[in-house]
Amino acid sequence: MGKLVLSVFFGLAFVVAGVTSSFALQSGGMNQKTGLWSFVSDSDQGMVVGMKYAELDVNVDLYAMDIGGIKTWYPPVSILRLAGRAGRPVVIKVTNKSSAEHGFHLSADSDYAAPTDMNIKVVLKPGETKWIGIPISDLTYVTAAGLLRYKCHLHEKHLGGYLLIQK
Ligand SMILES: [Cu+2]
Repeated sequence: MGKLVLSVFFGLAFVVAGVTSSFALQSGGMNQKTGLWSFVSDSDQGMVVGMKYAELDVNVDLYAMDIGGIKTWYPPVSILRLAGRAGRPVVIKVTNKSSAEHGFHLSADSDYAAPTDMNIKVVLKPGETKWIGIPISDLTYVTAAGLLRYKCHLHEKHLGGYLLIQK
């Protein structure tokens, strides 16, 4: 029942986002396999659970870079504190600072993966930035192990990193 109400709420937020921010290219919704929600926007005018990215703090700021000929997501370790969020969604901003297309794949570290594994995939053109919003209820639900991994799913040798969740 609670899940159904949530679905209706997020569905509504999505419709509102479409009307009020015609410039933001939005995508996302519920992952069919895991039942988890995430919202991706190519502009800070996009929305997550009824709030504009521009009005929310960016909690994790990541860059795809080419450092000395090595493709990497920078920084290699990020810490996300969940205490005192008062229901605000988590915002992850990803920017491609390199001259080639790269992917951003956020998932539970495979050694600790649960059936409710988080699995967000985004592709960024050179110079592009995207905002990823995750409702806080969905994030706490999925991070029992407290560790998520980010990597590029387009290049096997592209170095990734870890997102440590501090409760
Ligand atoms: Cu890559």
